[in-house]
Amino acid sequence: MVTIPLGLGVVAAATHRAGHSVTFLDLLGESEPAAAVRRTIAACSPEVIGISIRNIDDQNREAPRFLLDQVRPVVEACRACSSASIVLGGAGYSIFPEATLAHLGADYGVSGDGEVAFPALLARLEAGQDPFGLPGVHVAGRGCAIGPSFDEDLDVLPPWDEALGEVADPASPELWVPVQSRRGCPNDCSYCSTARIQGRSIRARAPELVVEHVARLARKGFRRFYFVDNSFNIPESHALEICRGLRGIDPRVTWRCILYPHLLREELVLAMAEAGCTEVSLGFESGSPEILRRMNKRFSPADIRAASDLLASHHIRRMGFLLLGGPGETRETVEESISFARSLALDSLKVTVGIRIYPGTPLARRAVEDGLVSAHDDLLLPRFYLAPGLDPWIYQRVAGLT
Ligand code: B12
Repeated sequence: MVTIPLGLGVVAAATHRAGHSVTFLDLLGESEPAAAVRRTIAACSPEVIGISIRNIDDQNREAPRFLLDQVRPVVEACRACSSASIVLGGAGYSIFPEATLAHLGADYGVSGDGEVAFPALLARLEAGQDPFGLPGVHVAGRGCAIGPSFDEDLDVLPPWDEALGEVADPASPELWVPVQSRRGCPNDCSYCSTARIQGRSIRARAPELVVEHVARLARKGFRRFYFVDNSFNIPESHALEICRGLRGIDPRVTWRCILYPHLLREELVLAMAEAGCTEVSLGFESGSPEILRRMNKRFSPADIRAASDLLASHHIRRMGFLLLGGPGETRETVEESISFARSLALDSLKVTVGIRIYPGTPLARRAVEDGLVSAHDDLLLPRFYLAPGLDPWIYQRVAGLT
């Protein structure tokens, strides 16, 4: 799937609305990012440069790639050809705000949502005032007074659709246009970074605005959409309203989403199918009741099976995920998960071995207790939890899956 820079797009839209002149540069598919940065700076002479740090690493324990190494030359290119202040933001940034700011040598950062905080930071800089103290704003060497910034009312924030056509080709067979209908996740899975990025309470966009947004993009020729919400089905009433609205817009529109396999009712699955949902990511992560409990999942293997069967009965493809090797994992629980996943007859299954340790999570505390990482490790360089006694057996076991 091509990744579309939705986060940077919505911040650019909000910055434009705040009255600034904005130049948008998508480096995700750029073969020579530093050269593209130099060209763009020469063309627009920016006063401030915002950089979206989406990924820190690829979460691959066996052969980790530290992706900030690709961002450093971008920051250096900005410094070399411009005296503009450099501001970082994005999902990856929000997980490690201080460590990333220091690592990349930027001037400021915004943790959490960017649409209100970034224009507020620009206003302070424009007025020659100190931005320290603004919610979510980090100042190099001084930290952040109030953070992160989570915007309460998503309905007042501009969607990103005008400029989307400049970075995404509707005809691309790999394109699924990202759409966000809510932020925040109340589930507190033991390893997850989402609370740092979006907070724990759900902030939902009005269903009719989400539907209008998709309809506008469909009129521009975009046909496939991906709801990037952590759990499309929480709350269920919101998901149902979106599905009812989507049903009427264009029969050629199809979409996929991420579901939390708990309390999934047929009414919603039917509404999803009727609204054009063709595929769902089911991040159940384990088939072992004990491991699910340790991960703080609110569902059981029976819930996962019920969700999976319901989706299959409505012809929605199911992409399953296993996340193996967390605390308490043994060869037996690995086998239990593999047999369970097989028994679901999923359309595809992604298996990850070793769990990326994110700061502030129960997994991070456990990793310190187990002596896997030091309590002072900021975890920016990728560190993984893998229960003792599994390496290297688990890699051979997973490689042998067909
Ligand atoms: C959907 C998703 C995907 C989809 C993307 C689909 C698509 N069509 O775009 C797919 C499945 C392809 C994907 C792939 C990957 N993903 Co992903 N993905 C996500 C997810 C769930 C949502 C991202 C999103 O769209 N958010 C919506 C936008 C609006 O929010 P946002 O980007 O955070 O932007 C807001 C703020 O961050 C801020 N902001 C953003 N940019 C900027 C810039 C400035 C200057 C400022 C001030 C503010 C700011 O303001 C924005 C609006 O408020 C996040 C988890 C999460 N909860 O964030 C993981 C996440 C971003 N992914 C992650 C990872 C690791 C990956 C992969 C590397 C996995 C892999 N091994 O392949 C790949 C990388 C792909 C790539 N080339 O970048 C990690 C990154 C953490 C890390 N360790 O690096 C995350 C955080 C999940 C996690 N494990 O915690 N992903």
